[in-house]
Amino acid sequence: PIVVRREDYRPPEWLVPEVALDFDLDPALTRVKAVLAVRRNAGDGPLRLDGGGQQPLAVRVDGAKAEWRMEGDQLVIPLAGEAHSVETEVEIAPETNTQLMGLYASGGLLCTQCEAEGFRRITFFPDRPDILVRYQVKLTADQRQFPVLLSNGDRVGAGMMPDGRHWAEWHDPFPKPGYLFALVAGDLAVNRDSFTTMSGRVVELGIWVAEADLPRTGHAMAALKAAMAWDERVYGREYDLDVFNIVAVADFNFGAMENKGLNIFNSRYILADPETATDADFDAIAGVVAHEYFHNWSGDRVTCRDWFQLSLKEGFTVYRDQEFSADMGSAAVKRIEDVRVLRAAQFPEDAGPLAHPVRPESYMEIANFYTATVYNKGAELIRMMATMLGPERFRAATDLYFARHDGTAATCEDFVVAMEEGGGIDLSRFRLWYTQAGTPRVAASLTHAPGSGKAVLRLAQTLPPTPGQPDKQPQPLPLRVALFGEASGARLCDERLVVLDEAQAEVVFDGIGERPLLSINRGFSAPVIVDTDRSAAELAFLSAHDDDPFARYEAMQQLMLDRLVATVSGGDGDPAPVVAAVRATIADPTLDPAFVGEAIVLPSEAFIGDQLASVDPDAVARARDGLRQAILDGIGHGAWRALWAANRDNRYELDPRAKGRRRLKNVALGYLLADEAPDAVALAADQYRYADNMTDRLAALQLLASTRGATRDAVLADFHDRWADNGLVLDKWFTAQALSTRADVVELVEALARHPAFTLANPNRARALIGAFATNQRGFHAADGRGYRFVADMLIALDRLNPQTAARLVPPLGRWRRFEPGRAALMKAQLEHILAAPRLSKDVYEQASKSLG
Ligand code: BAL
Ligand code: ZN
Repeated sequence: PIVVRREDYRPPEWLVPEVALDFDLDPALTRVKAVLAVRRNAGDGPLRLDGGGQQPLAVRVDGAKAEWRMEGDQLVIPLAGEAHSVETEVEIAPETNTQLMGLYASGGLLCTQCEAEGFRRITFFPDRPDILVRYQVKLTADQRQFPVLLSNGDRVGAGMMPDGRHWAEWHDPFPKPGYLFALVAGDLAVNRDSFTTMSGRVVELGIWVAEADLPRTGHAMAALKAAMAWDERVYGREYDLDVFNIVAVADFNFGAMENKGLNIFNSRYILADPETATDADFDAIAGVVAHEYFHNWSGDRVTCRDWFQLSLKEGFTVYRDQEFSADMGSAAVKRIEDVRVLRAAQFPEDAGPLAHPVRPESYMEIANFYTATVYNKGAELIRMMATMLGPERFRAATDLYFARHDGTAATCEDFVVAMEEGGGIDLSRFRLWYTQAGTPRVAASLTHAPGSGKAVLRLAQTLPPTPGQPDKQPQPLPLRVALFGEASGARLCDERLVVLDEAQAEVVFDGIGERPLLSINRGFSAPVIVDTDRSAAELAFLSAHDDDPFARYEAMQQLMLDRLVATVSGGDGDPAPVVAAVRATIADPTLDPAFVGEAIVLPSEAFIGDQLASVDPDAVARARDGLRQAILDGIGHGAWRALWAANRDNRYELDPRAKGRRRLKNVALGYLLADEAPDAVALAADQYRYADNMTDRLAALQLLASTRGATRDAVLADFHDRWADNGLVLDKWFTAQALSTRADVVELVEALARHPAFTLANPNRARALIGAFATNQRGFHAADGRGYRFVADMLIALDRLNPQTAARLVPPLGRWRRFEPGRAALMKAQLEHILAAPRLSKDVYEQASKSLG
């Protein structure tokens, strides 16, 4: 495969100011005519139009038959003048498009996904994000089968044809790259609403779904309107078209897509009601709806010059959606959740063979770079800049960014320059965050000489080598720091923002009269690993007294993690300090139940493994089970049951308080089931049976799925029968079993892959079983290698259908170097097995070959 490099970027030779597309839609054979107005921009080369395997049926230049040739998938047309009209015609077959890139069929609909390089599979086009084009789109289709015809922008006309077909024409006044093109044709019902913008314009909103799903669209609509208002209030960004449409489809590679004026969503991020969606689903829907809406400015109005700049729009938009969600609910819990995602997905990426900078230098397949590094670490970079600037200067800087780059394709560098000029700050060294991969480590130690009144914080940072980057430079790390008095329990100083921009630094605090305890990286102000020498007693103290909710959570997690790592390593894993800290947290009446629920959850097995030089999953599982049991016994069954009961509500509500109480109740249920005591199993079964919402029902099901016995089998069968017709809920049934901690989980999952409802053709279903199983540290890492073999075989089969989704299954195997030698060898063998498969996609090839390299 060809390697594309950032340094090779050249401005386009030809621009396309306008295009007219004419679709004659049919699932079996769709005809696409394109008329491109092209204008020479640079160089003297021919016009090169990207294709996706289709053949041109006709090529005309300025209305006459023209000379052309194919070079690979590119259509090459020699052009003599400076400006021409170029017409092409192709036929494509949406119903055989299993990659779900370009135009494809899903559940009776026709829809598109063009980011990053799907548009070329629809028509010959210069498929690069820096070519901004004004679109006129005519859609024609059978009226009965496809009564609704949608595209970007505004509908300017529609009508019937004599043969039972009908047409609609859409014009998008905003020039956009091909990756933001979209069309949808289908039999859809609509939830309509409107939003009046800050300048008084009325925008018609529509969420289009299958008729039966209409009652499940209310939450997404409310989230959309909240997001529109929030972007006006917080960033001064107003919506710019008269229409904003969202369509939900069942088969979708991404979570959703920000096509201009016509967002297309994976239905799991639209459809929700209390019976079928969990609290986490409701939150994810609001977050993704907001994310796609926010892209209208950070992505569509200002897009990316090339795909190496992907984090320009994704990092910034993730940061924007995180802050939106924080404002809508508990900011503290949202930050805890976001950091948990970063640690579960991005830190391992940074520590493995696929590590890459937030702005990558090269790729074989750009689809492989829609990563936690580009998205979530990218968001942390924006957050760090926002922290260093403060809210007013950050707003001035984003205003400058939008004003300066509106209507253009920009770079990450452009964003940083806008932060510097708009915010009045020098970010020269900060740019290293965009070029260096790896998670920085900070060693922090605090000393205090009694009587001196001084405390000295010593900081030292290192950045580990990553593939292709053996030597690193120190990066500026903004660390929010405070000190607490061990005797008084009070904060001893104002919080300070320490920007560590050298390898080492000393920070002196004056007026410290009592022994201070260190609270560092408060709010997780920098995406780094902090190593401190804080004792269990100090961490327990901070877990009860720190006034920054994230730091308080972090102290408890570190306390647990230290015990777990010690146990795995054969050291002092005495659970007593953890039990005491959990008891104190549960008993603190001032704390929000949502916070308590997060704080007392044990670190995941994967995260425990990430702390070890060489992971033995069995030892990790034993240590975690042991601590869970000790916490159950230490607090007592009765007290856990009381906590469960105290957080029960008679009636379902969706407000933050009710969600927090459900969370805490279900965490308590989790502890109660640690030893599978019959009364706890019965309690979970009752919760399952009498739940009036999916959060409680699924929590019970998930816990019971790890147990043995008739109760488990009965609730799983009940759940299946109840929801056999609801694909999104059935996905949960597959996932609950894929995450089971039972010793025989591999066999269970193998059997589920033969279940009639299982299919690799639907990405949600494939991820629900295979993707979830690959995160199950016990099953996936079964000592005999059967879990690895299962995932590898599924991956190879999926690659034939959908390379983009298949490639996402490689990274779990790619972590082989982190595991004990026996497992490492088995994992490596499966990567080799994958690479030996015939007709491998470049998506999978890139990930598997880099993972072995
Ligand atoms: N742009 C791809 C989907 C998303 O990040 O919104
Ligand atoms: Zn995005």
